[in-house]
Amino acid sequence: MAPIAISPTQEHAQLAVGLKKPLDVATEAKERVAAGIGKELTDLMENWDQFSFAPIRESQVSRAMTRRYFKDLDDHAETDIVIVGAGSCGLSAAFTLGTLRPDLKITIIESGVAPGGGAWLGGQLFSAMVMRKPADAFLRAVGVPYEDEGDYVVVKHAALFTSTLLSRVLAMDNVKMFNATAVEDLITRPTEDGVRVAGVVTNWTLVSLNHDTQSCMDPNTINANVVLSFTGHDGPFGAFSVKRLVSMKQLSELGGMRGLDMQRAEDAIVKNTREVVPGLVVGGMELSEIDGANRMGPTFGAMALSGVRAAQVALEVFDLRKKENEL
Ligand code: 48N
Repeated sequence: MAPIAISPTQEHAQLAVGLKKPLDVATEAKERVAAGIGKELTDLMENWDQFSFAPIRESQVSRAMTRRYFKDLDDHAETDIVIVGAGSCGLSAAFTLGTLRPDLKITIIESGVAPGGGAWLGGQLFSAMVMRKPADAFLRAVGVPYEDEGDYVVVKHAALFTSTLLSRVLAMDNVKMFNATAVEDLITRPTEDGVRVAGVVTNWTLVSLNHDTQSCMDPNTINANVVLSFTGHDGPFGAFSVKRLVSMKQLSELGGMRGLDMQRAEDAIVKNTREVVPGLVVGGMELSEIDGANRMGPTFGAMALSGVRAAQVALEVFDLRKKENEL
């Protein structure tokens, strides 16, 4: 049986499309430049038959990547502040710290290939992101457009918030993100009544997920004066740092995230963002696991402002921890 639909042969396709007259092409080009696409792209679009990329050898690509990556690893082996988790809270903390203190070296460790955590969509995979005021102040600081609904604002797509925030953070000279990399332990130093956190232990995420299948895949380390942990409440590594504090007997138990109550949850997360043990500041939904705080569901203002608060706390303790870590 003949196929129901077949593509027209080339000459028929040509007739169907109809060739543009040179004048149309020139007019369109002027319109494109006027539309902001720029003369260089417009020239390309008019001259694909002369188009070709500049020459390259594969090893040049390899060296362009590896030289930078391993220089970054070397630079960040000693860092001022580590941020664990590049979800909405971690990225908000990174933006605040990177903006307030461009002199500090900030290292983000994100276990996902794609940073952003739970902030690429609103609730139940819907697109829009809701933030209650006064978190709109953070949106204005970052440059995220939103619709004002009175007591709250709506970003038309959560990915617009996360991509804008991510691009601002990654453009900062003093911030480096290592994604697809997991924090799989904490570096500690003894104190009179416990420990203080002095950095993080890292591994490729795919390795961290396979310690049960292949033994002795030892990690790497990053020494830091302050560690901020925003590992969220779910996912394979959710609430990582606070669970590790329990397993190393620095916390007796976790309070466990409580039921959804938007009114109570968001104020509690922002107000209780704090240094939970010396050298470790916890915020965002990871904090709900320590404190037994309510969850807020699909409103993200607390994530943004908990990140801002965590940055402030980190700077308050930074100098003290720096002295201790130099001991
Ligand atoms: O988005 P999350 O999970 O966490 P937060 O605290 O930034 O934002 C939470 C927010 O998305 C909500 O859950 C909303 C408000 N819903 C609340 C509710 O009631 O349901 O981001 C955590 C990030 C992720 O990107 C993880 O991949 C990453 O942290 N991560 C880690 N990265 C490195 N090492 C680890 N051990 C690790 N654990 C998690």
